[in-house]
Amino acid sequence: MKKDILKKFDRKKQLMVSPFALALSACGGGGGEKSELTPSLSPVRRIDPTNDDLIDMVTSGSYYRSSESTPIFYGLAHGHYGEQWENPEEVAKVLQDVMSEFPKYADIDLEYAGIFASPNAASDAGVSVIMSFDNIIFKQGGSTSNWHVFYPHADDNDYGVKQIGGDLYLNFHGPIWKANSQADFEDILTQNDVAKAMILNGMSNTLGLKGTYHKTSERPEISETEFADNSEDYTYSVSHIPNDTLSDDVGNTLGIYDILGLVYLYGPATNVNVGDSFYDLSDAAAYTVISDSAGNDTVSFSSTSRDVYIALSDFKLTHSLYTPLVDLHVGGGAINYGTPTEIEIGFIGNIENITTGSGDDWVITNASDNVIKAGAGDDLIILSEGADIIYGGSGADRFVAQFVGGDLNYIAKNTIIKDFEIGVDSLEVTDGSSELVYSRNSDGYALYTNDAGVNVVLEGVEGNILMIA
Ligand SMILES: [Ca+2]
Ligand SMILES: [Ca+2]
Ligand SMILES: [Ca+2]
Repeated sequence: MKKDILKKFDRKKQLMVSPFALALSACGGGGGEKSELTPSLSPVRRIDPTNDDLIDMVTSGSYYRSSESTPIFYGLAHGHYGEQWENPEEVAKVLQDVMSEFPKYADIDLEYAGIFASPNAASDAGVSVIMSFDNIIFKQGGSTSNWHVFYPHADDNDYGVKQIGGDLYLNFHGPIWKANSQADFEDILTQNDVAKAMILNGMSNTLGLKGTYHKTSERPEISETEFADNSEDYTYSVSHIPNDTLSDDVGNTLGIYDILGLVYLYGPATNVNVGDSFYDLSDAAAYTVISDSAGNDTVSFSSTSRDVYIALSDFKLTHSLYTPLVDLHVGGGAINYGTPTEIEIGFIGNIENITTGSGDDWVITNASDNVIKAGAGDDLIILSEGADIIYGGSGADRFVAQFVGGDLNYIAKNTIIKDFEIGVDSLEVTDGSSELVYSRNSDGYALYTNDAGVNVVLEGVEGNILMIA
């Protein structure tokens, strides 16, 4: 299944400088009509290890460059040895569905180019990334892998796979499929959630990510990093799916480690849910990730009685929990955290406002101007920078005006609590913060400050609740 690397290089060079190719791009129309573009192989770039655990753990060291006018073309290919898909259109639908995941998070331009007679035919047509399958050579070689995937390498020292960089080959005889026929194999690929997640995992590798279990001479596997404890949780990486049964309960999207790696390579998405968005997650029953590029956005859990533990997206969470190398607002948490019915929630991009339901919720606000409504129940709200409006709702709520924990520090610098209940709610700071000092603002309402910059008004309250408490 080797492709002619010299030909590929030559072809790439030609196309990169070809006036004809540039002219085609320019003719794409005002909106950049992608369908009029002619496929051309994408340039590959290398990145050296960063010495950052997370980025090195999830990146292979090579990736494509792309733009709207020069997208990364991908397609489905029949096998290298004449293997034929029986229903390639259906398999290609799954491939397209999988590939639509990546632009949700990253500034990556992917363009479906169609179905090709072989991987070589796809490459010859200018298609950089393909999914194919093998029914012969892996079995002969004694492979017990469900697939073999090749990073977009294009130069020396690339583990010897430069000819087939950017290709995913599903192994027909892989142990997970247990396929008795080609039709059986394709039914699994087009209908099974684990299979789809595995294709997502494989295709993420064709774009330059690597599985966290994979160790290279320069890059660690997860067990060698601070992230080792999460190595079996698919909400961190789609590569954590065990790949030994088709009946696992798995997510249908990338994990947070994968997303951060993808964003490191390609930059954050800029055009996803750009308006003022409203997301109702009250009924969320499975791992859910929201990606949002812009606007004044609200996430609601208002009609659930489950306990919601959630942190609005913040750079400081990204930098503290994951990596300082990616400036992406990351947040999230879980419903029914720490119980058998726990549901993971992730936020990619800034979210400003949150409403929680009647459970006993934890809400961690962020540096933006927030509107927070915690609903009934005994809620804990970590306050923050920005001009924030807070409603604790009924129940005994705790408002934390300054939170100091490890390298995280939250200070409520301009917060109004609208419904503070004297003798029921509390206003506090964590150990390591300085004491709150009571005064009254120009409206006569209780105002609390400290020398770290806390400034919290309890609207409608006049006396010093710290004395009452
Ligand atoms: Ca939005
Ligand atoms: Ca609540
Ligand atoms: Ca805030």
